[in-house]
Amino acid sequence: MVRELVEQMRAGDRRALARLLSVVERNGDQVTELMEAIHPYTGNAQVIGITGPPGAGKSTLVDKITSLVRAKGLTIAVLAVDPTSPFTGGAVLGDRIRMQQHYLDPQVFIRSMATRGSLGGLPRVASRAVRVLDASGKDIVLVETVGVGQTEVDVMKIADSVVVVLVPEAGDAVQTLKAGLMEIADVFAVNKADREGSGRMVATLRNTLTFSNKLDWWRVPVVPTQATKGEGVEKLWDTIQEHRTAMEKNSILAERRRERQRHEFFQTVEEWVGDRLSALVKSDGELGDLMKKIEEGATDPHSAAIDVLRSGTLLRHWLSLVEKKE
Ligand SMILES: Nc1nc2c(ncn2[C@@H]2O[C@H](COP(=O)(O)OP(=O)(O)OP(=O)(O)O)[C@@H](O)[C@H]2O)c(=O)[nH]1
Ligand SMILES: [Mg+2]
Repeated sequence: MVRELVEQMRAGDRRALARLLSVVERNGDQVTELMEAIHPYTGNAQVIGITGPPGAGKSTLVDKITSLVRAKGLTIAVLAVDPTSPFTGGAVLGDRIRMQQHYLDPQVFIRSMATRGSLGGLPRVASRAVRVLDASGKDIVLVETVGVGQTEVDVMKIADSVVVVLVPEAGDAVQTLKAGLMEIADVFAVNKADREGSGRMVATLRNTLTFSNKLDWWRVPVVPTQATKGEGVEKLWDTIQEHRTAMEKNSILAERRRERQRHEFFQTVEEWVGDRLSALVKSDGELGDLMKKIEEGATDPHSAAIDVLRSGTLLRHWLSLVEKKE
């Protein structure tokens, strides 16, 4: 069924694309078949991440960038990842109203994803979703996520270029530093340029960046924007393209993508092993007893882990699982 859906998606069927993204979200057995089927079609889209504190104007920027991209004749997919809310809440509703015109455009695909399962799983699910969108043939894939912690930072690892959106409000800079957004920004947008203190914020940020710059091939630029009026959006877009060009010229893009492939391999192995181990701890009496001792602090977790890894029982159990199914 998955392969058929992939064919339909490749032919431009949006419902097939939506269904494949649901397969990714459910994270069931079909995921393996899906990832294998789309692999030949991946690696063509430009993936852009947009992150920043809550309410900074990310979605408004995404909306304006979408219009700009469409005016250039490019196709686009927007993935709004919401790691904090288990429900698609008010913000998403606002985005829907804002993005309304784009919902009617067959060359724009919009999808919101709320948290499912463990927090650590979100970046994995998001990165698979981006691959599916890439394989659907869209020129641009935009990923929006609220930048409040490590999970969001991890989500941004999918992107070729990361835009961190800030606003002139006091405290924003501190929050950015705390969330580790400073390290992942390829481009800064200081949005709400109509607000008091915007010029100062831009200057301070530029100053800080001059001192913290570590790359010889790229200086992280700061672009003032007023998303509601679309001001600075063209400049922001051009800057993102400059970043891409600089990455290509310096073989950074290829290296980032190689790193991502490697990462995905290890991640999948770790996920598989971790899931099986959790299941085994639940079903195996001996391991269950050991876990209780670990939890109570009666046994040192480190040596217990090494003992379990060395014990043939665990390996034998895994082998029997592999022989049975995978
Ligand atoms: N004054 C002013 N308001 C803006 C600007 N850009 C966005 N806003 C407003 O700021 C509010 C939040 O904008 P969003 O685009 O939803 O911000 P967001 O970063 O996507 O928010 P979350 O996804 O909830 O974190 C909305 O009321 C926007 O209209 C701007 O340039 N100037
Ligand atoms: Mg938003």
